This record gives sequence, structure tokens and C-alpha cells, in this order.
Amino acid sequence: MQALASTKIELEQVPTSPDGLPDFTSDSYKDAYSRINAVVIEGEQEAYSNFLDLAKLIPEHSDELIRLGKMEKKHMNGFCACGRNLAVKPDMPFAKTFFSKLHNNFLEAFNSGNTTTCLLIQCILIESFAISAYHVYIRVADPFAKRITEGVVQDEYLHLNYGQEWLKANLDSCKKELMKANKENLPLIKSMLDEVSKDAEILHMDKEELMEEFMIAYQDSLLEIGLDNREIARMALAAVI
Ligand code: PL3
Ligand code: FE2
Ligand code: FE2
Repeated sequence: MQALASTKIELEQVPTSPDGLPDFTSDSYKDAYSRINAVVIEGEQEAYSNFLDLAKLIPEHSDELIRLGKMEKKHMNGFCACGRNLAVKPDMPFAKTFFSKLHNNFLEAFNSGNTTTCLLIQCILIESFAISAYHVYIRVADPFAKRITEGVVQDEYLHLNYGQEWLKANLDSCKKELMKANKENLPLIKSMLDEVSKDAEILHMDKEELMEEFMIAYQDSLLEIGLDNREIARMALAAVI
């Protein structure tokens, strides 16, 4: 009896259209979307301001970093349109709190001139998080949001790539700081994912799939930076211990 009752609740939580996609008009979808959409809008807004800060830390690349930052503003506008299209009001106070710890760590690093930490937070962790979320979302999004997200995810690789190249070129002098910053910030990404995984599930986004996609983007970029397998394993373990 118990099993039947809980199955019923789950079906009610995730209404599905005949095509296997979620019912984008259901109250449960719109409720979950109000938080996920806000998180993405806030994430793009933070990314914009982080790239402007990075332009101050690396003045020799300031034009490129400002150009990357402007892309984030466009992404933000695109995701605002996705919310409007579904008649959903994004829950911005939720999203501000959601990002606050990572935001404070970025600012603290910026104020101390820790370029490595800033690049790890924005270009490696946040961009890998965005890439994984967007890949999974594209498979289950409404047609309007799917088109927008497909365009956005291509740009996110350019952002990841910027950080990757800088860290690769400076690896000898920044490895220690990179490891330390990773230990402090990767666990935040893990708890942020935990915090939205229930809402993501309602959007038909599977948590394990999200983690898998994240690990692919994150580990690939560490490999590209020039870390060896043992160092990458040690860094990835910071998410679980
Ligand atoms: C940097 O360009 C953008 C930063 C955005 C970070 C967003 C992370 C989103 C995690 C929420 C999981 C579900 C996502 C759904 C996608 C619309
Ligand atoms: Fe973006
Ligand atoms: Fe980005």
C-alpha cells in the first residue's frame, strides 16, 4: 500500500507529456523552474561581474575578458526570456543566497589579488557547473529554452578555455594555490548541486547525470591544464570528503 501511495506522489510531482518531456505548464514544473531559472540568471550575472574583475587582475587580457563578460550578460537576458516564455517569475532572493558563499570567496580572492583562485572559481568550477547543467537541460527543455541554451553552452566552453590556458601557462607558479582554492570551493559546488537537485528532478534533470557531466568537464580541463592523474584524483576527491 505504502509503495503505491508514494508512486502516486512522484507521478504528481513530475507530470509528463506524451512525448516524454515534462509538462511545462504544470504548477510543480513552474514552481521548480522559478528557482532553477533564478539560479541560472544569477549565475550569469555573477559570471559577468567576475569577468570584469578578472579584467582588472589581468590587464594584459582586459579586452578579451571584457568581451567574455559581455557574453554572460547576453546569456542572462536569454534565460530571463526563458522564464517569461513559461510565465514564471524567477525567485531571485533564493538565487542570491544560493551563490553567496562562492560569491564571497571570489570577492575575497579578488581583493587579495589571488588571480589563480578567481580563475579556478569562475572559469573552471562555475563554467563546468554551467556546461554540465546546460547539457542535461537541453535534453528536457521546452523548444524555446532549448534553442537559447544550445547557443549559450558553446560560449561557456570559451570561458572554460580562457581559464584553462592561463592556468596551463602559469602552472609551475600557481599549482599550490590552485589545489588550495579547489579544496575550499569544490565542496561548495557539490552542496549547491545537492540544494537544487530536487527541483532539477522535477525538470527531468537527473542528479547523477549532472554529476557525471560536471566531472567530465572538470577533469578534462584539469588534464588540459597539465595536472597528472593522481593530482586530478586528489582534487576531485575534495568533493566527497
Ligand atoms: C556562467 O557562464 C554561468 C553560470 C551559471 C551557473 C548555473 C548552474 C546551474 C545549476 C542548476 C542545475 C539546473 C540547471 C538548469 C539549466 C537551465
Ligand atoms: Fe554564461
Ligand atoms: Fe560563462
